[in-house]
Amino acid sequence: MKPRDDFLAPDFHGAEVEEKRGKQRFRAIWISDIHLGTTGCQAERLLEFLKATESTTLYLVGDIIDGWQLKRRWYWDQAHNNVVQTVLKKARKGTEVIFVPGNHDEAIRQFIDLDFGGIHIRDELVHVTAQGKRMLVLHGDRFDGVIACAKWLAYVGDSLYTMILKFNQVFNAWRARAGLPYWSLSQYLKLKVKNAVSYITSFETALAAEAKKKGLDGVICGHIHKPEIRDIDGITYCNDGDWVESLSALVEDLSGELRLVSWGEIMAQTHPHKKDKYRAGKKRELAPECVS
Ligand SMILES: [Mn+2]
Repeated sequence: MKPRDDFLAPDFHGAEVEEKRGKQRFRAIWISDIHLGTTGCQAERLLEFLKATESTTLYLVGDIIDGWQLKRRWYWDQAHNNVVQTVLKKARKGTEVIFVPGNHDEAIRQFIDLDFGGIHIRDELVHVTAQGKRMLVLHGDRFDGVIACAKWLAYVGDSLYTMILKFNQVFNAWRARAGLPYWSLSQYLKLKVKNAVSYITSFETALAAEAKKKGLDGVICGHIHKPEIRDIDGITYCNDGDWVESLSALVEDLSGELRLVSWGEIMAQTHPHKKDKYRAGKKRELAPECVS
């Protein structure tokens, strides 16, 4: 018999122990678009997911805390506290936690390259999988402006492209100061459903092109609340989804394979006796202000 502490040591990952704790272990996990601070955030389910999983690295890919909502109608309950505390606890116990801010938590962008409570705040960065694939990790909001101008951008140069990226940032910083919500093209288009499909395609294509431009193998992002893994022009495009609608995450397993998982799937696997409870994760209506 091993003393109890051995089972709890962060570097002790025996198969038997994993089973006992009912946790799934990954090399890396990406979650984004949690929107803590809004009623749309499904904090309780995220908490269950965080408790049911373990990883060497946990990436928080933006829109974790919704600062835009803070300016209007703020919602915060115990489950929201517990999410924050669970992430901090993971960092304390040895998980490498990397927070890449998005547009809804852009106030945190001023702390890029700093560390708080074991959480590393970083701008875009490159993750290398166990199979040696180099993946660009970023939230993706920077591309809203580019997509708005996608058609005629094809005819102009790289400097204008950079300028539009910058404009989107400045424009939204101005809106924030004026107390206006983030102007997101995806939000706008979700209201005009007909164009939503082409928006999503443009977003995915723009992100894959960015990874290609940087000479990388793929990209991992969030922002549009649409979980996806697919090949675009030889680039692996991954979107980890969100915790408002899809309750999804991107994971890299121990062999270096990337795949999408859902809250329901992880819970059913780690709690087989409660399978029925988790099979159909009830979906809540999306509050319009929560969109990407
Ligand atoms: Mn976003």
